[in-house]
Formats: sequence, structure tokens, C-alpha cells
Amino acid sequence: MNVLNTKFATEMVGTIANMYRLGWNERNGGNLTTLLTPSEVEEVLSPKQVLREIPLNFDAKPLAQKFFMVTGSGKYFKNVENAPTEVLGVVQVSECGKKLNLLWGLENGAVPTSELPSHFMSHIVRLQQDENHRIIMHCHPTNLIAMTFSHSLQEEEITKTLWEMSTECLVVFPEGVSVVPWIVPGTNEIGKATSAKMAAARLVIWPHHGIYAAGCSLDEAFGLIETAEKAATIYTAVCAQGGKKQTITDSELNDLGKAFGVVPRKGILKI
Ligand code: 2HA
Ligand code: ZN
Repeated sequence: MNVLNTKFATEMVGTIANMYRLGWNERNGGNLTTLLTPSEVEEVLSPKQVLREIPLNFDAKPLAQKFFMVTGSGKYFKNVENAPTEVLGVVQVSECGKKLNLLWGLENGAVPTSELPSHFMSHIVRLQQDENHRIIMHCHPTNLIAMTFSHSLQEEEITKTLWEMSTECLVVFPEGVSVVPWIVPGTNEIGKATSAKMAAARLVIWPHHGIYAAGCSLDEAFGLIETAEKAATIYTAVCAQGGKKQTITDSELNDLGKAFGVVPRKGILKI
């Protein structure tokens, strides 16, 4: 079997194509990394057949020997269906955690996403929360980014607004959204800030830039961003229509949490 026929590659290509069509990934915007199981990889690749070694400038030791499918730096999500072997790669983190062994893809000298520090540091933190964790997804959804200009960046306030904009939000992300300060992308610094927030929430907003999501599956990470961006889109329309005349009350949001068996992030609902 060929890598491109595997379930993980097919799902990755399909998800990336959907992200592009939703307008979340203009040009080379956004990146996606998926933790693969050894059996998924070893069905189609030999970890001994290393095509290239790629140095890392941060410590990925907690991920030593783990396999990932990653998007390439500077690659366009738009092109994933036509050029999957250039846009995507399969890598294994070396034993020492200081380099990657490229096993497949990233053709023509491509390297993994410039946001690898944020991805790998977030994978490390999410695996501590949930052993089934698999996905880190980053993209640039328009209305969420717009809200980082027009709305308070305080986590409790932006979470509350998103919860109010659509009944499903509190059920989908009861832990709310976290926000990091504006930091230069691609740096270890933004990686540290993002992963620190990932301890408590699967959604982390990068003001004036985009959003990060974590999940145990591509559907979970995609669904988190899709739901938050839908709420942000409703917020945009509500503002354009002149603002709220009524809303879902805190006590109704609390009832919602109880009905669906989720615990809303503390300090947001005043009940
Ligand atoms: O270039 O989205 O954050 C890809 C990005 C950087
Ligand atoms: Zn970005």
C-alpha cells in the first residue's frame, strides 16, 4: 500500500482541502500536524529508510521516536490535492529530540511548517492531558481574527461572547478559548505561550493572526474551529445589525451545561 492510500493521508488531504475552501488558509497560511501510530506508519514505510535529516532548534525529546504527518513550510493548502507529496511529509522525531527523520514527502527540499515549535510544544502539553490526543491545527479564520480587533481580548470576555452567539458553543468548547499576546509567529516564544495555554483549553487565539486547535481526531480539531468561527461570524452579523437586543442568559447557559454534562470554564457565568 502507498502512503497516499492510507486512511490518515486521505483524511489529512480531505481536511486541508476543506480548510482551504472555507477561506481559512489563504496562500501558505496555516499548518497541520498529526501524530501517527507506529502501526499506521510501519504498514507503509520503514523508519530505517530515512530520506533526509531535518534539524530542530528546540527540544522535542518528549516526542522522541513519535511519527507525524506534517504540512510543509511555505506550502499552499490550495495545492494539497494536486501535489500532496510536496505539501505533506511523514517524519519521525529522533531519539535525542533534536532532529527529524524524513520518511516520506516534502519533495524538492521542502521542510516542515515554520510553526513546528508551537505544534510540537502543544502536542507535548496535550498528550499530558489526554493520551488519545493526535492533532494540532492552525489557520486564519476571518471573523475570529476580526474579533481580535473589535472585541476585548480578555479570555473570559471573548469566551462568553462566543458562547452566547450560538447554543452549541458551550457544549463544543466548555473550557472556553484562550488567548496569547501578539508574538512573532514561528518562534519558540509563541510556541511556549501557545502550549502553556493548551494545558487548559483546546482553542488558543493568536490575536490579529489566527487560531490553534487541538484534538484527538481531525474532525474534533476541525469542528472546534468551525464552531468558534461560526459564532464569530454570527457576532459579526449581530454587530452589523446594530447589536444584541436579547441573548442566551447566564442561567440558560448554565442549564445547557448541565443538560449536556459539560462543566463551563469557571469565572464566566455569573449565577
Ligand atoms: O505561514 O500561518 O503562522 C503559515 C502560517 C504562519
Ligand atoms: Zn498563521
